[in-house]
Amino acid sequence: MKENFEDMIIEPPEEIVKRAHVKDWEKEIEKGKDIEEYWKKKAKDFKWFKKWDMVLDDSNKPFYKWFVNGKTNITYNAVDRWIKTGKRNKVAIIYTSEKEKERKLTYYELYTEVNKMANALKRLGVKKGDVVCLYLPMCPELVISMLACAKIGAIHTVVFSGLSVGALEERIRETNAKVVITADATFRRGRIIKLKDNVDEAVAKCPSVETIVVVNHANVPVKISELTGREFFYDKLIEGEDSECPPEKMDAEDPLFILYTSGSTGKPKGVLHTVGGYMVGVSSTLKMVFDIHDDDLYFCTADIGWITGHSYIVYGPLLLGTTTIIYEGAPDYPDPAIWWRIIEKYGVTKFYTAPTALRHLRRFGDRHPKKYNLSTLKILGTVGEPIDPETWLWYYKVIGNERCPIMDTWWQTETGMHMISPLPTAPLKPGSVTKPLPGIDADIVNKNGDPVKPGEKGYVVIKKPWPAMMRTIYKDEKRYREYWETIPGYYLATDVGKKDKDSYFWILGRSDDVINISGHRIGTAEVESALISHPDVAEAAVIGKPDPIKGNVIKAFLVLKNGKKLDVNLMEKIKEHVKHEIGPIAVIGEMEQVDKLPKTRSGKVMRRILRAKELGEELGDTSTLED
Ligand code: 6R9
Repeated sequence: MKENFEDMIIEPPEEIVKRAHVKDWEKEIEKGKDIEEYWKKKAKDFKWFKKWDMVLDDSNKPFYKWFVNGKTNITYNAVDRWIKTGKRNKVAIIYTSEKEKERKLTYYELYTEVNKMANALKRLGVKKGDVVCLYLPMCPELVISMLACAKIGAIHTVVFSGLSVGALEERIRETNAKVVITADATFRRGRIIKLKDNVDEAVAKCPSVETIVVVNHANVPVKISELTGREFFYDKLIEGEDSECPPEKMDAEDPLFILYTSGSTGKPKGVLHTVGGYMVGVSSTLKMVFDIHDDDLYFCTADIGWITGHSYIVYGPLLLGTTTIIYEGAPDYPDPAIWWRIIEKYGVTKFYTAPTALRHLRRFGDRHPKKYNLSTLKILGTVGEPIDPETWLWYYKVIGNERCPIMDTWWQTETGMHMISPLPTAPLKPGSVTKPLPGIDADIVNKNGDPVKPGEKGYVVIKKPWPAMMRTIYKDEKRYREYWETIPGYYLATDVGKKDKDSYFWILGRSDDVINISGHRIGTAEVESALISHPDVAEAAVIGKPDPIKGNVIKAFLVLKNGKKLDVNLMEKIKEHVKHEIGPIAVIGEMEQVDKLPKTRSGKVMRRILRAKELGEELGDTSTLED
C-alpha cells in the first residue's frame, strides 16, 4: 500500500450522484447494520410463491438458512415475470464474439427457449435435485441451459470450457451428473478447441451420465451416436418441445448450483449455492454497485464458467431485466481493441472486467481505446485480484475519461455476491475496495479474531452471515466448517488485507496456497497432483511467482524418477500433461529439477521456504524444517 494513494480521494461525478439508487453511501451502510431488516427489504423485489416465515435462521451455525420456508423460482424471476411487462420485447442477451458475429434474444425469446429446453430435460428424465453438467463455451445455449435447469429444479454444475478432461471427469464423477450438455467446439484467438472430444474421453469413465447433448456451435464435425439414444444435437432435442413450462416451486434453501473452485489443499471444492438467498443477494448488489437502470447496456467480460459469470453475467442482470452481453473470445483478438469496439457498437454503459485484462490491454498503448467512442460508459468495475493503483488510474483516465467511478469489487465463489466494494456515490481511492457493502459486516483481524490496528496486515473475515453465502461444500461438510471454525464464529476468506486510517480496505492477496493466475484460482495441490501423475515425476512442489501481466505464474520444483534429466523435451511433455489434466489456465512459467524438497518433520512440503528462496526473501521460521 503506497501512502500517496491512501491519501488520494476521487469524488463521485455529480451526474452519477444525481441518478443513483443509493444517494448516501455512508447512510446506506448504517442502514445495513440491521442485516435481517436490510435483506428482508431487498427480498421484497421478487415474486415469492409463498412468503418466508423467517428471514434468517441461525440456530444451527454455521449452517445458516435464509428466507426460511419461502417458495420461489429464480428463472421465473429472471425471465418469466418480464414477459408480462414492458420488457417483453427488450433484448435480454446479446451474444458476440471475436469473430464479431452476433445473436440477440429478447426476454420473450429467452422465455420460449428456456421452456423448450426445460421440457426437453424433463423428457430426458431429469428431475428436481438431479445434477446437469454444462461444459459449454460462452454462448446463449449455456445461459438457456442454466435457466432451464433452475426452472425445473435441477442443479447445474458449469465446468469452465477452458478446463480439460481430467478436471471435467472429476466434476462429473463427484456430482454424479445425469446429463452433460456440451458443444462441438469453442474458439479463442482463431484457434478451435474441441469440447465434445473432451466429453467423450471424460464420460468413458463416468457411469452416471445417461445423456449427452451437443450444441452445434462452431460448425466442427463431431461424432454423435444418435442410435444409442444417448447423444443428441441440441437443436434436434428441443425441436417440437412445448414453449411453455411451469416453474417448479423451489424452497428458498433448495440447491441452485454447484461450482467448483480451488482450495489450498486436496481436490477442488464444490461450492453449493441455494435459490432464495442467492437470488436476493446477487441482484441487489448488482443494482447498488453498478446502479442498474432500465436503459443500461451491461457488459461483463468474465466467463460464465466462473462465479463472476454466474452472478453478474447471467443471474444478476436478468433478475434486474437488464441487457447483458456475452462475449466469446480473447481480449486481444483479432486486435486489442475488440472490447472497445463492442462498447462503441452497443453503447455499453456499465463495463466490468479484471485487472489482468487491463494490465494486458494497457501494454498495447492508448491508441486502441482512443480510436473508439467510449462516452456511453458510466460505471466501470473490476474483480478477481488486487488492482494496482497505476492500472486503476489508467482505467479511470483512458477508458472512463475521468467520468466513470470504478467499482473494485472484492468477493469469492463462496460468497456468491459482492462483499467489499464501493457504491458509485462513494469517494474512491485507487487500489482500495473501500468498505464492506451495506448489509455486510467485514473486518480485518488477527488469528484470534481481534481487529488489527489501522495499517496492520490481517485476515479478511465476515462476521455475520449474508444471503448469497455458500451453504456447504458439496459432499464435504468438514471443509465447509473450516471456513467458519478456524477463527470461531467468523467466515475466514483466506485473504490478507489492511484497513487504512479512514477505514478503507486494501486487499493484499491470498493467505493460503492458492495461486491467482490472471484472476483464476489454482490450488498448488491440484497442480502438484497433476505433475505427480506424470510417469517421470516423483515429487513436485509449486509456488506462485509474481508476473507483471498475469499476476502470478506457476514455478514447479520437481524431483524426477530414475535419474531422468529435465531437458526441454521433457519440460514440454510435462507442461502438456498438466494442460491435459487441468487446462491451459494452469500456466507453468518455470520448472526446476531438484534433488529433494524442503519438508517439515511430518513430511509436509514447505512451499513457504521455496517461495522465499525464489523471491530472495527472508526464510522466516525454519525450526520445523526436517533438514
Ligand atoms: C469473484 C472471484 C476469489 C479470490 C479472493 C481474492 C481474489 C477477487 C478481488 C480479489 C482483490 C478484488 N479477489 N476480487 N482480490 N481485489 N477486487 O474472483 O471469485 O474466483 O472465487 O476468487 O480472488 O483473493 O479470495 P474467485
